[in-house]
Amino acid sequence: MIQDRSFNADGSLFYPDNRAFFEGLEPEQLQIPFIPDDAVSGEPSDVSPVWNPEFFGNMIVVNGTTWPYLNVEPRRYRFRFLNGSQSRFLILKTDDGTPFWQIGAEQGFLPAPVLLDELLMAPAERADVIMDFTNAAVGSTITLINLGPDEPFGGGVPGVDFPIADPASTGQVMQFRVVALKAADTSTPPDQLVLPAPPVLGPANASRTITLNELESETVCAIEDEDGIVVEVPCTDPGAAPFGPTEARLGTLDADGNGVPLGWAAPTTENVAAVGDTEVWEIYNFTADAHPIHIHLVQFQVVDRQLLAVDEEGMALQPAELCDPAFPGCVRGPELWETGYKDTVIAYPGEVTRVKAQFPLAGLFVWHCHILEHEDNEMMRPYCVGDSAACQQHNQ
Ligand SMILES: [Cu+2]
Repeated sequence: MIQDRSFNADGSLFYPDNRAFFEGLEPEQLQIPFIPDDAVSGEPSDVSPVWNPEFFGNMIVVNGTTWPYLNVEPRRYRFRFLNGSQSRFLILKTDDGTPFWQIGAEQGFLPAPVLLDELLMAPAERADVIMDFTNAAVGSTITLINLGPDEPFGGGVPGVDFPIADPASTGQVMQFRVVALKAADTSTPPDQLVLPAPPVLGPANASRTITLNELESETVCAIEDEDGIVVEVPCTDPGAAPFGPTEARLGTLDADGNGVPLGWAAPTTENVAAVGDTEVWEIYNFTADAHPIHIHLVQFQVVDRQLLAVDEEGMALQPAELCDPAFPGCVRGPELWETGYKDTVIAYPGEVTRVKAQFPLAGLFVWHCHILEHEDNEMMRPYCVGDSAACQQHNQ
């Protein structure tokens, strides 16, 4: 279980208790009204004094220990990796090029082992992986490193599209120390493994569109003064901009292609008609960042991803004539390591990500972003399967 964490001088966990931390400011440098104070307009502020839209720790821990090591023999090992970070996407590599053979994801085996130099993992994603140290020299060390950035992830190439983690801190995960072989390795080489084929889902009973949205303040505008202090100003002032983000929200899509952000308490909008139904959920990401979307109850398959185009009205699927001929219709299939059953999928900005699932139980469940700072404010929604008392109660 790999997480990024920060510590106080006495070794206790550090977590910010004020919004200024996220802005890179001292609390006295963020001079805006917070809930429950009024903005200059006289309207109540809608900015939380404590919410940090994302949090990035400055050290990496594995199973709760900072920079541990594991003695390994020159043989094959099977690991189950979990990204348990608050907000950080991990991009794992080894410093000597030892690759990863991914054989499974959150909800089962892949159709075949997949050879990877880098393991991309969003918060809550799991990877069932074989690492082969058979040819590693006794006495040598192999370091597991991380390129996943100290900032929100939007997809792309490490070091080109975003700065990589700090090689002196968040860029280091753990060490493997190679010790003498105690018993022969009788396991099957990963490239010869035959994995059980994932069951095939039937045709979908329904397809629904859902959206990822980010909100900014409707009452507080701010500006940075010459001393670097962020101060509230009337929204009509030149240079004034709404303070944000104030919340991340799931929602629906309106007929014009705009997201309709909904809070937790709003009546359910994803109502699967009957137990056993199979549905395709199309996740439109209208934000600037990638979000790991987690749907409770189900095991889903990633169908594909498709580019969106922005116009003044809203967002729509990219016109086919603008698409790369290598990806007709701007559609690309799942990554090879996403071809088994999953319960968490990366929804990239400016794309629609489609997943397909059968819903096996009646009741009230949730789906949410698995960036912890998002799911706790307020990127989580209930959904219904069939007609149940819990759903009726929520929707009263
Ligand atoms: Cu999110």
